[in-house]
Amino acid sequence: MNYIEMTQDGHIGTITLDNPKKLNALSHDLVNQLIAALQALEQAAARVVILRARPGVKVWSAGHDVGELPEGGRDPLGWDDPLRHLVRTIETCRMPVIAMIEGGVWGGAVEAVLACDIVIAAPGATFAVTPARLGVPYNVSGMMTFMSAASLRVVKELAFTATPISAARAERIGMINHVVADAELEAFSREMATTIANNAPLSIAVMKEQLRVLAGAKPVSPRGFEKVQGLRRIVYDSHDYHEGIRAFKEKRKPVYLGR
Ligand code: YXS
Repeated sequence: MNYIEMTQDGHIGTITLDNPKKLNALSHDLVNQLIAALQALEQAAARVVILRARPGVKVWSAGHDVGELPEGGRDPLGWDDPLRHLVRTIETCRMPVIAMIEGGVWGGAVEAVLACDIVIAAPGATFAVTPARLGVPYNVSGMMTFMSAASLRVVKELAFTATPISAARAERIGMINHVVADAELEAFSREMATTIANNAPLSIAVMKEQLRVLAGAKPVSPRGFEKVQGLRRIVYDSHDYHEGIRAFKEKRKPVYLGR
């Protein structure tokens, strides 16, 4: 089953998320196909990639596939989780990735979008950071992705409220690059991709990598990292984490007890 579509037109690649039944949830299978497409386009000397969903979607991506989250006892966002692989692939692939957004972006999909190099959204697009909605202890590098995209105060508001914010607000605070009317979204994204593709790819690739290295250069002591990992384990071993996942699957509101 194909969950994405990949096309290439000269130096411009386009990857379209295409699993409407699961609202483009970032399942293991969809993410593996997405990573393979990015790697194939890199091999085929694409100089820029547009990452999008089908035109007119209400949900760009519903985030991590909740059905694939462990129900306790194991880090839900460990090194080998598909979402972690996807974010690292987007960040380390040579060519810039432009996220072209229509509809709602949820949870880990917000991180994947913010890991892209440029974000262009339709006016109706929204972005919801949802760990607190499900009781999930987000992971350290994921929080760094958010901190690279918005001020600490905004990241706290997004993370603690788990409430979707509008494309207009996201642009106003610099979390995304442009909000473009639906009718112009494709042409605008394509024009930016063409501009990038006509510039020097080696220079762009090294600046992308420099910015990745510099943005991630935050000193975290081994003791500080281990403390955070210990705190995260308490959360993913907690009643509330288990309750968040169960409530989603049983389509009911979770009841969090703070333990
Ligand atoms: O009932 P069926 O079988 O048709 O399935 C429903 C939903 O269960 C399913 N679905 C998902 N399945 C797995 N993982 C998901 N993330 C997910 N989201 C949805 O898709 C079918 C249609 O969903 P439905 O009926 O709710 O559609 P809707 O149009 O009424 O509402 C659309 C949404 C996106 C508002 C709603 O589906 C929703 O709230 N989805 C969950 C969004 C979310 O909380 N995502 C975060 C996932 S966890 C994650 O990304 C990280 C671990 S974290 O949370 O830490 O950031």
